[in-house]
Amino acid sequence: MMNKTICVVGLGYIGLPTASILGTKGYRVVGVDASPDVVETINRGEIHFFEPDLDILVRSAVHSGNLVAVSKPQTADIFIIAVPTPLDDSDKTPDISYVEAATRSIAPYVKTGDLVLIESTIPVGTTTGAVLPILQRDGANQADGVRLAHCPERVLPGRILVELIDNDRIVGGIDDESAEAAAAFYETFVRGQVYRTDAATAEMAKLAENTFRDVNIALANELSVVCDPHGIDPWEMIKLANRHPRVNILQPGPGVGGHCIAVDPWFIAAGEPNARLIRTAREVNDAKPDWVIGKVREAAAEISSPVIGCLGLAFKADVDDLRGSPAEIIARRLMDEGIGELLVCEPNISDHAAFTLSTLDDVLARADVVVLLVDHKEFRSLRPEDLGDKIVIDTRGVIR
Ligand code: SAJ
Repeated sequence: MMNKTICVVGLGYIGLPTASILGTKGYRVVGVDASPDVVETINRGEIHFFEPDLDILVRSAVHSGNLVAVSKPQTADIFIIAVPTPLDDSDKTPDISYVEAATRSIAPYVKTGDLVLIESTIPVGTTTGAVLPILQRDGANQADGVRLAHCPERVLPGRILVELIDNDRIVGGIDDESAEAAAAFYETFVRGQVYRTDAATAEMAKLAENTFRDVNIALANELSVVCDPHGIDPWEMIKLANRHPRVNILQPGPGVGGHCIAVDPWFIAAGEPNARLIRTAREVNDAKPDWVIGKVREAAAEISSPVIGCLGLAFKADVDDLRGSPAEIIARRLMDEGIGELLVCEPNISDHAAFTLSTLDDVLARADVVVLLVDHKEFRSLRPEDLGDKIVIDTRGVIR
């Protein structure tokens, strides 16, 4: 198994960590990315986004000669597709065009006995309904004898390298032989259990995992809103409620961001009238930024020429990823509405197209209203006394 060549298509948040781990486990890995910048960066042994320890791993995989980045796929024994599946913003339907394009790009190189693994999150039915027909049409042997499985990634940004090895995996084959081949491959580097199933069950299980989290965060967010008129601290209340042996409420925040939890539930809910709870949870979480902005408006109304300081832009703590971030949405809307002078501090990035970034000290020195949007480590040590008589809107419940 170990002398096999693996072609990983898509060198982003999932593809690059996976390719570099496989490169350090003795596989020969060819990583494919459409962006020439990404290809060049990786071939220098460098990385194009931050993830703890990824720089060390990529450097070692590239320098050993086991990981090479290229712009076009080539012959391999195992193909892994890890490209994005964004949402069409107008009607919230999933856009599988990158998965289809990636499949078309590998198809001419896929021969009998090869293994094709789809790690991208995809709507139910995509593996057999969209990927397989492309391989059958364009594959080297019309994909006769190809083994194909959906093997959804489950890693948490910030802990990707640990979770790639430690998490249990689900592999959903188009047939038993595909599931078995996929499982045997993951078992060469995954320490967690690898569970075999069919492709549709694996597709739905991945969507259900992120939907579970979205629905539970929606409950926390809704509770925080209904606590507010009663003057109840929702974090304190949730901590107490969670002392019940069968209750585990998640944490309220300014909304839900990132490229997974706020997106994947729509893969189930779009065009499915029976997905009522899932759709409502999305709406509850998407409405939270507006509620926070309302709070800032109220606070600013009490001050003449208010200075508003936003702490954090990332979608969650201790990452530099701004995709779908409610913090960034809130800061942009505050700027567009012109609610006072705006200061924005995001310690994990060095510049931003729309904002001139301020330091935490600037914000603490100048702001009348401080809006804590992300619980980055730099902000978690703030205490009420650090904020004096400023109005504090703490959307993460960390200043206490
Ligand atoms: N959030 C809250 N309250 C919470 C937990 C999270 O407001 O109690 C917010 C975060 O601030 C963030 C968003 O939710 O804006 C999502 O963050 P997250 O840490 O829950 O998840 P992601 O998007 O970083 O990663 C998720 C993970 N899925 C689950 O935990 C079920 C990860 O394991 C998946 O691999 C990943 O999605 C993915 O790629 O699908």
